[in-house]
Amino acid sequence: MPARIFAPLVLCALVFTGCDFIDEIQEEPAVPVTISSITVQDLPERRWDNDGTGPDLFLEVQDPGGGDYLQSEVVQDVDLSQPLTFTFSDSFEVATSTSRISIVVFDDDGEGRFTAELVGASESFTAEDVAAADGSFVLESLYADLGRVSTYTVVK
Ligand SMILES: [Ca+2]
Ligand SMILES: [Ca+2]
Repeated sequence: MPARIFAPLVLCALVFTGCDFIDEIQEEPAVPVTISSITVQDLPERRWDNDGTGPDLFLEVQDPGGGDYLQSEVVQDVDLSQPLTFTFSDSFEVATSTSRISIVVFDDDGEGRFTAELVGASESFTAEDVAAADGSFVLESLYADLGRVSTYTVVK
């Protein structure tokens, strides 16, 4: 087939494929996720605050790019030897049922997220995992800290 006939066919195929692809993304409904609480336990015990008090913790439920779906209030001077529960009243939406979600805990040093110290992060999970869970499920920390593995108990 002469190239000048073939080229428009390729162009059409690309155009139509592109259009279908965009339509599929736009038509994919967002998936709502409801998490009522997250309990963190065995976070790394370090001297998080210079004044000798416990860390001032807040938690984010994040997408893989570090954007937050949910952010908790700050809990001042946490005793890391005890479990700490954050509760949430808002649900959130993810793009697909297999979008990766993770939990990240920060020590607030007074100026919010940008100066906060990273205290811990969970392995990731998905909306499917939440849907399949029988009431709650437990995630472990992404990395062990001095052999200590933190846990994140997610309650639907
Ligand atoms: Ca600190
Ligand atoms: Ca403190």
